[in-house]
Order: sequence, then C-alpha cells, then structure tokens
Amino acid sequence: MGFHIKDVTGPKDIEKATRLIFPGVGSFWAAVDSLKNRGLIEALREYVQEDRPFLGICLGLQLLFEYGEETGYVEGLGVIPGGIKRFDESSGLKVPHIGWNALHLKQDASILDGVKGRHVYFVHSYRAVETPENKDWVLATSTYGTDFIAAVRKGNVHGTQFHPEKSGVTGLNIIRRFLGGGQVAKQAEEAEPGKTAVQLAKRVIACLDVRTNDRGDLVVTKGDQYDVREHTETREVVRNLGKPVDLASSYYMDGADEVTFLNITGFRNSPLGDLPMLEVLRKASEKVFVPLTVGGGIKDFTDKDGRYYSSLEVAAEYFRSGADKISIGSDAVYAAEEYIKSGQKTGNTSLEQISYVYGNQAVVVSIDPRKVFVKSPSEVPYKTVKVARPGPNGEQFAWYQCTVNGGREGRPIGAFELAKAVEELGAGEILLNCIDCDGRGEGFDLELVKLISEAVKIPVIASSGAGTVDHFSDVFSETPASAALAAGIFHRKEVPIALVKEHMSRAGIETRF
Ligand code: 1PR
Repeated sequence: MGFHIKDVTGPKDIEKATRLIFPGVGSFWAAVDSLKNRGLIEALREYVQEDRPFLGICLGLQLLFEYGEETGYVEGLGVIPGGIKRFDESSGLKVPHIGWNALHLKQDASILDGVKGRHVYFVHSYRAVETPENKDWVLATSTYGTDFIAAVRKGNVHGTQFHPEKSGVTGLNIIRRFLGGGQVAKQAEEAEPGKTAVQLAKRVIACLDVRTNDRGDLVVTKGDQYDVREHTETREVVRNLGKPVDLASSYYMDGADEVTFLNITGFRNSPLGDLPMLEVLRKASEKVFVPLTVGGGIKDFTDKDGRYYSSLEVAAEYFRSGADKISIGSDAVYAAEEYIKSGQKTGNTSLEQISYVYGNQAVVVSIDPRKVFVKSPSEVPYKTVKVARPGPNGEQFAWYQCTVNGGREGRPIGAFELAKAVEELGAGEILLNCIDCDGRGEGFDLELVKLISEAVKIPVIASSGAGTVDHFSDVFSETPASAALAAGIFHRKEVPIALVKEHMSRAGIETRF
C-alpha cells in the first residue's frame, strides 16, 4: 500500500511509533505471555492511554479489554471495560465464527466509512459484548447467534474483531483510512441493491492442489479421484493447470472468499525442505487479500541430517509465510485413531499442539474419505448412511473410510468417527473431501456432507465434485455446510466464481459480492 512499516522489537519502538498496528493471531494467553516476555505491556498501555493512533486487529482488539477467558482467566491491557468470552454454542451455533459477516455501524465518520452493506472477514471463537460500561467504545457490532462487538473506537484508538487485511478491497480501505494517507481504492460507495450484506455468508473457496511436476516446477494440478496424471498410450505426465500464485490472484480478483493451497505431496517432502511452497505463500499473500489456508506435510519429522522439526515449527513456518490457517490431513487421522483407542488426549499430537498455541480457528483438518458400500450397518463398527443410490451389488448402506497419504492407504476409521475425534482434539474446521466425487463434476456427496456437518459443532467445508452452479446451491440448501470448495470447475474455466455467487444469491443464499 506504499507505507513504510517497522516491526516492533522492543518498548522503544512503541514509544517512537507514529501509528501502531497490532495484528493478533493465536490464543489470548500466548499473546499476553509473549508481550510480557518482550517487556511490551507497559509501553502498549501507555501508548493507548495517551490516545495515539492505534489499530488492534482480532486478538489485537481483544487484548485491550480487561481479561480473556480462553484458557482460564488471563488479564489483558484493561483499557476497555469487559472481558472476552466464548460464543455460546449450546443452541447449535458453529464455533469458531468463521467467514464474511455484516456490520452494524454505531458511530459516524470513522475508518469504517464505506463499509456499510458489505461483508468483512471474521475468524474467532471468543468475543466481547456491548455493556453500559463499554458502550462509548463501540464502533460496530455484528450478529452471530447474538450481537457482539465487531469494532471499537475512542479518539485515535481503534480495534476490529474482523480482519481488514483479509477483507479484500473493503478491508484495505479501512487500513488506508487508519493510516491516513493516499486515496482509498476505487469501490462503489454503497453496496449494490440486492447485494447488501445481511448476515454470515456461505463461503466459496477456490482450491489449488500444488505439486512438483516431472520437470521439478511447482504447478497447480488437479486429479480425477486423486489421480493427477494424464494417461496416454506412451506416457504419463502430471496435469499442469498453471502457476499457483497467478491462479490464486485471479481467483481473488474473481471473488473467491478464501484460497486453499494443498501441497499434495507434502506427506513425502516436509514443507521445511520444500521452500518453493513457502515462496508461493509469501508471493500469494502480497496479492491475495482473503484468507489463505495451506495444507500438506504438517507433522513431526527428522531430516536427512538427523535434525528434528516439530509439527509446530512446520506450522509456524507456514504462518510466517502468509498462511492464515493450516490444514492437517494424514497426521490428524493417526491422532484420531490413537485418541479413540486410548480415550486419552496426550497433548502431543500436531493437531493439539498447533491448536493450543495458535487457537483452534487456525487449524483445519482435511479428510480424504472413500465410500464403502455395505449390506447392513451391523457389518462395520463405523457410522453408516442409507444411500439414495444403491451400491454395485444392491447395497443400501455405506460408510466413509478415511485414507492417508493422498488417498493411497485406507485406515480403520470412518469419516464420522474422525470428525468427532478431531473436533475434541482441537480442530476448528473440517475440510471434507470425497475421493469418489473428486474431479467428476457430478456434485458434492450430499449424504456425506450432511452426515459430517450435522455431527460436529465446528464449521464444515464441503469439497469434491462441483460441476455446475446448482451444485453450490444444493449443498447449501440441503446441508448445514458453511462453505463449498471447488477446484476443477474453476481451473477449467467452466464457470466463473462470480456466476456461482450470482446463482447462490438468486437462490436466497447469503453471499459476499
Ligand atoms: O496428508 O497432511 O500431507 O495433507 C495432504 C493434503 O493433500 C490433504 O489435504 C489431501 O486432501 C491433499 N491431497 C493429497 N493427494 C491429493 C490428490 O489429489 N492426489 N488432493 C490431494 C486432494 C482434493 C481436493 C480437491 C477437491 C475439489 N484434493 O482438495 O481440490 O476434491 O476438486 P473438484 O472441485 O475438482 O472436484 P497431509
């Protein structure tokens, strides 16, 4: 955006700052701990109390309050009266609150000018609510289950619970207004009629399966039931659908609500040895201002020189390179199997550790299930569904067997059992693929999506099989899925994202434009 940024390394940097942006990701306690260790608490409190220009984002807003209850009572900066508490999921609300929601503005003339009627991106499980004591701080609220504080302001001190840096042009304009320089980017003054934000939108996610091709270049590929090679009579080559950063930016421009990168050979090469993938993330996050998720290879590993890396280090590297969420596949299956067998949480699995430090909203579990038909539910110890289309031998039921290593190995656990277990272990969202439907363009497996999204309290992303705009409206009207992810339909340029959204909107499904 053309501004000069300096990272704060000590209290002196805060004293000298002309404007301070405090972006926060992770757990309340981890942030407070880190601020304390770096001796920043007092400098921050003084800076804010002197009414100097401040913008706290997400956790950066939450820390202004008196306390947080994320892992027991932890004291915050105490600038704003009140505390940060968990959303109440007892009425079936999916927590974390992830996605694009509408704002209700409470003050005029602020950094939120121009936001009216538009969606902004939230990702959090904890929030503050308006009380008589903090009312004069409230700049905007939003509704998820109940009303909560979406933005605060007093004088020069601002905070947003949502992520302006991930809210597309709308969000970048908020940052520009706060920084007080330059033109705000061109955007219609008011949201167009019929395209006004009312509530949490259903998300449309573009997915890029990334791997090295036979020449060693990192390319976007796409499988058909997970087979990414073109088979000709003479040879087999990895399908090459384009460059990851170029495609990600064009999907952002087309209106994708999120972009997901799956490093599909990550189970072989650790991401830390896979620097091109980190570079892809860094480059993509310079151009794509919606959330980025990255998956593949998140696990503990020892490199060929005998150096051990924890999964937390692998994830940290992904986050530092620009990921907002990381997605765990194979390693989560092993963790769930162990958990179901022992009934004990060890706290040592990659899923638990990353979720503990970065918060569960930053951890997605990607499931790669394959449908297995059975004559009767009593044949298997896994949850089955009654299928609308019987199996090859007239079977009326099916279970969904989880796989690891990109679908290569079936495991003794069903998608239902896995989803419940990883939710307990700290997953914040489920990316629900389906090997049978992948790349077919015949629609999502609605029976699978319904089974899983009704089983868990965390958001579920339906994936695999989108081929027409109707498939998106079907999955949202027939299941409680929070998002729909697609790859081939967008890569093959069959249907642009904008058209999917127009269609969803006409079908009465809240959509971000
Ligand atoms: O096991 O932690 O290393 O993670 C590996 C990740 O890579 C997992 O998320 C796994 O789903 C993914 N993956 C591994 N192999 C493949 C493959 O295709 N050979 N891709 C693969 C998974 C499925 C979706 C796809 C949708 C939509 N691809 O991501 O994009 O099915 O496709 P469609 O709209 O074209 O039908 P780990």
